[in-house]
Amino acid sequence: MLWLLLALPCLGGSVPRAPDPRPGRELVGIVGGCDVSARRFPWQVSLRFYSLRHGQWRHVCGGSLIHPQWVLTAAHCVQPEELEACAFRVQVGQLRLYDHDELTRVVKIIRHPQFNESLAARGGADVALLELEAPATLSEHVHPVSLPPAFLRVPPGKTCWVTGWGDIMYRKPLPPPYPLQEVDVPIVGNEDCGRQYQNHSGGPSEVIREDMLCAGREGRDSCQGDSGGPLVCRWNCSWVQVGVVSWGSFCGHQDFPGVYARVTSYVSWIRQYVPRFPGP
Ligand code: 4AZ
Repeated sequence: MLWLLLALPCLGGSVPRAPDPRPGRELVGIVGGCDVSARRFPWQVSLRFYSLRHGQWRHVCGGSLIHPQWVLTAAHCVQPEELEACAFRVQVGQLRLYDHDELTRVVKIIRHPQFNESLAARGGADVALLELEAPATLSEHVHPVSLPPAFLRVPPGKTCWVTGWGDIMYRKPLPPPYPLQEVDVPIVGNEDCGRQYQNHSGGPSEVIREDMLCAGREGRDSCQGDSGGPLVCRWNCSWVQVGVVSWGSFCGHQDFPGVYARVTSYVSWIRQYVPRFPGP
């Protein structure tokens, strides 16, 4: 009965749109990844939504701790807009998903005002902030990641890392015990990336917007279930989060790099709500 009490005030008949597998996708996943060792990516979080079917707070997306009390994720992970904060929980500090869950409540969701629900991730501004009920207790396993200065340009070819519990192949979820996966991915310039997408879609001219960033190559990519999670690079001897997993055609496909929300485009928006950590 407990699940009913937990879920009822929030459900209102709506459930988050689970990213649905599109027909024709052949490869998906944190493709080509390997298990994360302890303490390597202590900002990774799992965003949970209560599943009536499974009677469990299920992983729906990734996210990152950018302050002890704030998580950065993708706006499409918390749509539709009618979903309230209490419909979500966050798990910090986990390497194996669902291993000794200690979930934290979300008290506020701030979706980027330019995120367009009907265009979804492909429309851009795919970022959202989650305020946690209480600051996470920091440790070797739980620690915020830095945001880049707004002027940071990530050069094409640079190697960065993406992490998550997403599928490892098309219709092939990460198997138990669900170890967090990491994979190194090369940054792809927006022009190259846009050309690759246009060649294959013949669609609208502005496919890869300025507020997006591409990364990945054949066999190395993020995928469904990784959305909202962090793309991080080494910069001046520390880690900075340059992307939020957002969308892509297929996964690990040679013609289509993964597409991320470009964090530098949104740092000033984030700073309106989230204090610097560590403080000045
Ligand atoms: C998704 O469906 C998704 N290859 C996330 C990332 C990528 C593709 C799809 C990038 O959530």
